[in-house]
Amino acid sequence: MSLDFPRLPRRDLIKLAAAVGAFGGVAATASPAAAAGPIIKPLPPEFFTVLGTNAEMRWPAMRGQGHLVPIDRFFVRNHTSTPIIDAATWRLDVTGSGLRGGPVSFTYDQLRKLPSETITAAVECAGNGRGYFTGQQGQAVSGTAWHLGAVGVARWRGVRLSTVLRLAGLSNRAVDVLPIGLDPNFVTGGVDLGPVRRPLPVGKALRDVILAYEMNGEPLPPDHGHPVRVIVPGWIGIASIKWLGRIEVSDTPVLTPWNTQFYRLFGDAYPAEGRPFDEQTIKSAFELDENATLPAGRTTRLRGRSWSAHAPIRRVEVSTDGGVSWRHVRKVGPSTAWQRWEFDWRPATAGPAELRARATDARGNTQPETTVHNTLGYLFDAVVRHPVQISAA
Ligand SMILES: Nc1nc2c(c(=O)[nH]1)N[C@H]1C(S)=C(S)[C@@H](COP(=O)(O)O)O[C@H]1N2
Ligand SMILES: [Mo]
Repeated sequence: MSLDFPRLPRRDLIKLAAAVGAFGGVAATASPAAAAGPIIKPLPPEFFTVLGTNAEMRWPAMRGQGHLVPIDRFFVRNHTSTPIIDAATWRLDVTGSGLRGGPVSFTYDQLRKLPSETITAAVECAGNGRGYFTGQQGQAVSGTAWHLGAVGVARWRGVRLSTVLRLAGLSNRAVDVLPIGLDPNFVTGGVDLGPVRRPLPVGKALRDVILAYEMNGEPLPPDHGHPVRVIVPGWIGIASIKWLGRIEVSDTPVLTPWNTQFYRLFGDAYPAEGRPFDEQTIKSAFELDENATLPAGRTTRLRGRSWSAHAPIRRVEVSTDGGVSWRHVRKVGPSTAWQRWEFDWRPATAGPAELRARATDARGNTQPETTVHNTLGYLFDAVVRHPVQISAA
């Protein structure tokens, strides 16, 4: 859980505005260079499974890693492809009916001169775990069949969105804040849906959201939104718009395909128009391949991580006998954004076995046996059955 930001007094904002220079009107936003393929960074098979324009992190790649996911193995979710954007000519335009005055534009250098904030936060796709609706519950869903690797935790440094909005003249009539990406328009089923964009209510926008320009101490890499992306702690990944080019502040509620057509819960359990949602859920993963081979009669240290968008993880239990008995695991390291854990297991006999991990957070949310079905396969939170093979010693 991240802490809410204190508000900067208006007096300090005026000083800040003077320090970074006068803000002009909206300049023409530099257009990104042609994309070089969906993803630019190397995708070695030991770190990633490529799924269309996306790359899922393979969990064994986290074995022996610390709290953060290194950039070289952080998952990538691209609706289209990674654009190359020059920070020197890039502008962030802030526009819309929710501003007191006209549009305001920021350069990269101006943003970097504003007070910075560093947070540890997860980015997780709303569809993370989607593959288990089919694989484990036998239900049809559409979308990328992720296993559990569409999540990563990094240290993000940037400027508070609240600082930028207040410098831009946020009006008290503002309702929604719409960050808009500079990647190519998303076209699906022959329809051009425009640039990737999804609104945030102004309350969330002012609470704990940052515009990040660094990831794990490095300038934001191209695939993760260079030069500047939004980071929305606790919310589904689509809220954290990459390659930010414009923020539209509106005095009326904003609808885009990303909060009407997608990222809603549709299905038998939900109303016909779908149920909107923003927050992530609770999950656990082993830092182990599915069907990994472990030796019988010898102790293996199993490691994993659990995370909840609602509260820190309080306890994690593991079952090695298909859910009959459960043991508490040892928590390791900090609980920010996720909790590492480990436990020692000595399988007695050779043959197939099944591991399960179940987390409970400090508010009492716990992973259920099954997740209620939704047709787009979002928010899978059920306990995942992880098959392993035990080999004769
Ligand atoms: N502009 C833009 N922002 C975007 C996306 C995108 O395709 N374009 N994908 C979103 C989705 S669905 C997710 S899950 C996260 C993934 O962030 P990552 O690729 O840095 O892991 O970015 C979000 N921001
Ligand atoms: Mo996503």
